[in-house]
Amino acid sequence: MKNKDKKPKSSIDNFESPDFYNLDELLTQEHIMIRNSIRDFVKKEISPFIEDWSEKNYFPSEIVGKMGEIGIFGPTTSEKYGGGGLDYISYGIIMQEIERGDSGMRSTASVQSSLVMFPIEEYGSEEQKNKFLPKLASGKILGCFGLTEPDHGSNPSGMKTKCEDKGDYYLLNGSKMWISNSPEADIAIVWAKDENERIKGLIVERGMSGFSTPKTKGKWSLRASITGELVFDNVKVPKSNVLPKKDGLGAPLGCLDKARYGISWGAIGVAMDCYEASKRYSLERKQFNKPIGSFQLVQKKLAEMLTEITKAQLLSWKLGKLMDEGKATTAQISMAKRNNVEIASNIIREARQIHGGMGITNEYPMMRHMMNLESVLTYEGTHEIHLLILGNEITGIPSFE
Ligand code: TGC
Ligand code: FAD
Repeated sequence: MKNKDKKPKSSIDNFESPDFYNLDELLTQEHIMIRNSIRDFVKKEISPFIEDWSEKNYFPSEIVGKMGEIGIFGPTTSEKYGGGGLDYISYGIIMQEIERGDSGMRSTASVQSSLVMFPIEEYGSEEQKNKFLPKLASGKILGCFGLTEPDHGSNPSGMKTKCEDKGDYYLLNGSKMWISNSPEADIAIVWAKDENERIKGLIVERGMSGFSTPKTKGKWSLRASITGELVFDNVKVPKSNVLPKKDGLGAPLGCLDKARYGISWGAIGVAMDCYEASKRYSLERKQFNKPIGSFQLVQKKLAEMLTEITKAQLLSWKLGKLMDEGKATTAQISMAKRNNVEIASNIIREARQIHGGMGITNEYPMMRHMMNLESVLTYEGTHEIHLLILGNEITGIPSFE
């Protein structure tokens, strides 16, 4: 094989997940089946290509239909609307497996499921559910979620995007920034303020006059995910496209709860991928005539990685149970998202170190995961904001302002 055709080692995917505390005993047969099927999907449809897509900054739009076919979109959405009708542990497992493949691929999935299908199912009319959910579930259409604005990221309540009541339609003006999927999306869930400063959710459809979605260029992170803006220049959104059942900031924040929960599992996937790669490498790579895994300093890294992964698994599993019981609080979700993204980021760095110079190449997944997690640390609420949500819960004193 010519050198240019040689696939990176990371395209050969032998991943098996660590389960140090026999946590599989907490899962049902159905959960394990779902995990196996998504893991196989990632091995076949993502791992062989992901380094190339990331290097080329290419979003493989054909993955959307494939994800839909296998049931990645809307796992918790009712079967009546084409969803999976599954529990939140299943949703978490799906996120873990996809993010193990790549955080950008998980972004596509969590936006579609938690930030587009969830608000339509939870806050939408019957007509909206029937019109959009089956197509979103099957991946026939792609959605995005517009909350962040150029001047309002951590503080979405200050948003400037406006929707004015004009009788049978709302006139939408403003812009959103940093929107995952936007340049390829068929619909956007957009959060805008009406004349009374009340935040409303609108379903904006591609093709509506005055609506455009310029692509964000120059990203060094999530390079296989596509990001863009949403620009609204006197867009007439029919009233039938307004989400009727909930308004106020609590509506978008309710969606974020679901997506943040999914990220807590996704980050474990990344951590597992780096741990498994490091374990293998430490047994294969020899220095001073011994496998590097025989040195105490390398064993310390591996032992600490496994400990943090196991703690994170327990956190997300219990949170999933609370989600299923409808008892999970925003602060509990913040703790899991924040902790698991942090431990995954630390594990990636240790894994990169174990691989020495090879760790900076695309033969191994660490650098891609490392760059990706810089976005995951920031989006869906920054690391600092989640700490402050916890501080507010503990003291009863919000310190955001
Ligand atoms: P605050 O005064 O605390 O609350 C305003 C209203 O919202 C209610 N509420 C919630 N309702 C449902 N679920 C939740 N989790 C809720 N949290 C709060 C609250 O009761 C209140 O209701 P009401 O009726 O009294 O009005 O709001 P605040 O303005 O002080 O903000 C608090 C803060 C800073 C925590 C919040 O703004 C925040 O979370 N900021 C972070 C922004 C963020 O996470 N943006 C994410 C954008 S989307 C994204 O990043 C997608 S990336 C996807 C991918 O590619 O994977
Ligand atoms: P800022 O809010 O300006 O924060 C800058 C820094 O200040 C951060 O470190 C922050 O923690 C800190 N800070 C801010 N306020 C406080 C405070 N009160 N106390 C202490 N520290 C504070 N948004 C969407 O709506 N939809 C999407 O699909 C989406 N996808 C994204 C994809 C990518 C790749 C990225 C990078 C972002 C995406 N976002 C999306 C936006 C994301 O949610 C925001 O970037 C995030 O909420 C932070 O906002 P900001 O970037 O404006 O940072």
